[in-house]
Amino acid sequence: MAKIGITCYPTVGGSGVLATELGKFLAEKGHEIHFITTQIPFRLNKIYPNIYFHEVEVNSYPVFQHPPYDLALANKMAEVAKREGLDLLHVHYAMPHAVCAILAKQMCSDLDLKVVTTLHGTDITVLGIDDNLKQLIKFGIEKSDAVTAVSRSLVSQTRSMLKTDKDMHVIYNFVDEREYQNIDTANLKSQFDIQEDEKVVIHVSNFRKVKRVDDVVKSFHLIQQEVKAKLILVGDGPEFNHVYDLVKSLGMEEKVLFVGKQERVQELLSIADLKLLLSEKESFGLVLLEAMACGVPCIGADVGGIPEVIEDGVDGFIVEVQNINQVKEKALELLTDPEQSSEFSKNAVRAVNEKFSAKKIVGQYERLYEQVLHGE
Ligand code: GMT
Repeated sequence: MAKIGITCYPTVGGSGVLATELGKFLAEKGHEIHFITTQIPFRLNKIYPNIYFHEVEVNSYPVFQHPPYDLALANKMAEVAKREGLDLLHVHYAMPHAVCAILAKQMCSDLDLKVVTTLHGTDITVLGIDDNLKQLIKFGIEKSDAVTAVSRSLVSQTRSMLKTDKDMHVIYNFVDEREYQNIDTANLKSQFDIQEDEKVVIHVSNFRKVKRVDDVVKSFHLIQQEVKAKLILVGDGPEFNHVYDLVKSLGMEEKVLFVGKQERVQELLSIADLKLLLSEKESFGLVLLEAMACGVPCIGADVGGIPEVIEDGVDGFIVEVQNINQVKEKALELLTDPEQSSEFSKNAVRAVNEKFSAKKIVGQYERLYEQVLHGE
């Protein structure tokens, strides 16, 4: 069993969710897990005897123009690694976490501390374009003992953007099927004033511009002209007001439900007939897996890792980015054909069990740790 330090951004977001769920599963398998983060990760909602939390405190002194998060993190990583005798640091995001971990490793030269870095996307697709950071991201990746990326698409983007031939292992996101499954939600539909004969379309995101939530609304506008339907928008973020105004200008206030950030999204997914994720950048799309695990077919844009998650024409549909007419056509195909919809729903659950189950993916991380620690 290994002693593993995990660093991620602990707030809401796919990378934080993935890192926390991984830590919980590894702990259940007997590993000792040390979260080294600025806050308790929000999904760490249960006591585990072998999960520890070490808070990174970032103080701001008048002499510093910016509080030194990266240095405080590297210092905490080294402190925890020495005191607890960690075997490895598994960091999520190259920037700045891999760089901090490498610094911490150098600070603990008496330990044989290993660094595993997982790339989630934004560090490459957004920060990788910034010439001020490019060399540092490349350094973090190349000096890591092992690197994983959440899709094949992210590996090839990283290679072409950073001009690196570092070995990168594709390890997909996973979902805890014990938590995400279709549940009996009794009268949830009626509580939201959704009629039994109305279809439910859902979108879940952090409302960043890349998520193109306005395309979700515009597509739904076309869909609801043909079938009785409601759209549930879950989440909050920078584009919220813009999306709200768009819904109003399209006269759909009665048909679009803004439910904000939610803890138990599986309940809302369980009343949904279709999920839309129409982003212009998406290295994987963990929210797709969560929907599929609840038996909800998805329509996703043909970008990044989305086509590695949705099997086009089998458990959902892949559409061109920005093509709202294509979204409408595919959505109507599913919403008006109960047989196809039920077939896709079964296929989605099967795909999650076969390709993205916690057991399978956590096992892949464990095998990688073994290789890094023992060269096996
Ligand atoms: O999508 C976001 O804005 C959040 C971001 C994050 O850092 O949590 O998500 C990224 O990592 C997730 C977990 O690996 C992936 O499922 C998301 O696709 C990825 N987001 C983007 O690439 C935009």
